[in-house]
Amino acid sequence: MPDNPIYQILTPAGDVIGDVPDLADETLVGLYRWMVMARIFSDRMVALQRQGRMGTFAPLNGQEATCVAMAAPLEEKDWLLGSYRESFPYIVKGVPLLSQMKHWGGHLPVDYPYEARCIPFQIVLATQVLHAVGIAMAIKYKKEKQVVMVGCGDGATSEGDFNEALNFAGVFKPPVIFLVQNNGWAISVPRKIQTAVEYIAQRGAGFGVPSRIVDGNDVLAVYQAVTEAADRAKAGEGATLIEAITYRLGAHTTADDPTKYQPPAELDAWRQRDPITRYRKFLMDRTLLTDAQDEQLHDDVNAEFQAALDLYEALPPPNPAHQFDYTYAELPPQLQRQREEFLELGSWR
Ligand SMILES: Cc1ncc(C[n+]2csc(CCOP(=O)(O)OP(=O)(O)O)c2C)c(N)n1
Ligand SMILES: [Mg+2]
Repeated sequence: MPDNPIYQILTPAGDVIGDVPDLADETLVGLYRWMVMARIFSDRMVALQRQGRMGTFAPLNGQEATCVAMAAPLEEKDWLLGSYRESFPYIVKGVPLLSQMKHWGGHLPVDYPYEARCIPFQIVLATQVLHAVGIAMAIKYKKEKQVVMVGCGDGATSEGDFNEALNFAGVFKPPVIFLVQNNGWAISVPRKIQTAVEYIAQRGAGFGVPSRIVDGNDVLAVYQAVTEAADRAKAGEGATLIEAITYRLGAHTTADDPTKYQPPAELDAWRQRDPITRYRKFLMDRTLLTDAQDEQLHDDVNAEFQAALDLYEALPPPNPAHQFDYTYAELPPQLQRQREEFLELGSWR
């Protein structure tokens, strides 16, 4: 391993230390707009949950760079799979904000926008990693030029599914990118007791899957790493494992209290590496963004969120019986009892 194996284009202070990808000015500013939307989406969804207007939500504060750059380089025909922390990348890939609000709000996915090529996100850890390899195998059989991007967390890499998926991908070389958002924690379990290797990317070698480690708070580095992995996959060279090192600045979900386990000094140190501040400085240095334009951009994004929220709140509340009614053909007696008890509580909205 080299001294600093972590691929970076921008330092945490926002200075350029690597080759900036050759992207149009609008694309560079577009990445910033998505990151701002990610922060606003996360903050407002948490606030809505606290007000009883939204279901349980998993914030992504601190992970905006990876959440945007794992999806932004993908083409329309590519696929993106993930878990709850990849809810925002789905929006970048083309799933409407309203659709994600409905998912978190407990609505049935009857009108799920499959045309965006994102499978409804998984809660059972790492299951989506196997699904991704399956889709990539189908693409390979059909000799099509598409790639499957799959996101998961550091904790999910301890699941058998993650390891089985990597093994299969190493052997059969389907066009898939495994992107691990290493945010330091699996709820209250720190990364260092999740695996005995220093970097999760090191595990790729054991499966014959080329791997790299990127600064997950550097949107340009993640963008470039994903672009190169997608090019490799589409050229028939198989899978890549990318470990994006980032940090969860918020709670695991709205049902969690991270003050019980997250050391305040660690949190403070990562706050100094905020991915949005870093990229904003880069854009300002390049005269691609001014304070006034930034303010306007925030207003526009807030308005976009509000427009989707207005549509969401005009919907009839989700039917709490649905989660029981569409899982079993015949409900076992203990679930029948739970259903009755649950319906007595009424809808949470
Ligand atoms: C198979 C499985 N086991 C346990 C859980 C409970 N669980 C939900 S989230 C989580 C931690 C996941 O951590 P990580 O993979 O690092 O993702 P992060 O939440 O940090 O994005 C656990 C253990 C689950 N959802 N699925
Ligand atoms: Mg994690």
